[in-house]
Amino acid sequence: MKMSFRWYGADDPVSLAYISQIPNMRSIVSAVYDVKPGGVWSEASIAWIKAECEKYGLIFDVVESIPVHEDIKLGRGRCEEYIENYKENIRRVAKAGVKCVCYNFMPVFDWTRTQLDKAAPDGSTSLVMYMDQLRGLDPLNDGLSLPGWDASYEKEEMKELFRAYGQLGEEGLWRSLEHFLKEIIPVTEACGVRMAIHPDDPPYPIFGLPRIITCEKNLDRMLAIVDSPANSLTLCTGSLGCAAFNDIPGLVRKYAAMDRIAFMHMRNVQLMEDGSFEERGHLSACGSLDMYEITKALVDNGFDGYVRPDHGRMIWGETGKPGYGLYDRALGAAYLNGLFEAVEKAKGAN
Ligand SMILES: [Mn+2]
Repeated sequence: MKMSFRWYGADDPVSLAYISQIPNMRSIVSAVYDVKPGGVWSEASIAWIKAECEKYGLIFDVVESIPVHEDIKLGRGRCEEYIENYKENIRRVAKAGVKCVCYNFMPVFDWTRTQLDKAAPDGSTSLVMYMDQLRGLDPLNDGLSLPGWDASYEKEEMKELFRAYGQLGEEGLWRSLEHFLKEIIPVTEACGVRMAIHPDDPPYPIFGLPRIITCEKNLDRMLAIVDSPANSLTLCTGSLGCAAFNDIPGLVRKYAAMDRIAFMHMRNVQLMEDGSFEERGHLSACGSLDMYEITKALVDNGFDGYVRPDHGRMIWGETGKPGYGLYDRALGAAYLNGLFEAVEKAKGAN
């Protein structure tokens, strides 16, 4: 596996100098942040990320994310132009050495949580989603904003998007994804880049908006659209794992054996009976997921893709981007390094 860490560029309070001090850290996961979805990234911006990483002995070879414009997901408006721009972005990042591009196909909202700084008894804080807080929320109401939502939408624009997705429905969203992949994957194959779709977070519809990258049946359907290693998954344990119907070690075993996992996001969540969930420390004992079994499923099936410690808690007084502080993600990386070493050595001894 190739250990990696997400870095938000020049504005990230976590420096590459610090990231490079984490044992076994190899790759940087980043993106160009000053271009709107649908636009073309400048080669200078891509080259800057690569050069910064190299100063610290790190490799910029994973992009997270190239955002997919709503017109592509809705199959309308400037869809074809944005798809051509997307292809150009793939060619440009590939030229700079990128091997894997993470993206998602969630309508309107990216990840959704109801609180970003829920305090645990030990004083650490983390992202949580509580169903009783979520119920009764109407995203079209004045002034309502939840973490992870794009605040740039005007109220009328948001209403129009909701109407459009309501008409499109799940099958319409599948058609858009199929069109996107059939256009993009031949380009990424030619460039030596693996596309890695991130599951919907959480993996079920919210506010009546369709969500399709949610469960084993739908992951199978997505991978079958273009049957190629270039059309692969970002298997995010915490996103798929906040629905009880997903057996995470089982999914990892299956898709690693098929060589369709390009990128692993590894973190733990505590699932509650009513479907609520809390992000926790990475250790198996901290949440509902068995991180040892997940690691074993990867090693047993010859996984050689990218791994990053996903969201961490805020600990030791650190302030910064919720889920993306240095300390707990560094602890996560150290823990994951340990799991991989132990599982790999045990396997070698057999
Ligand atoms: Mn993730």
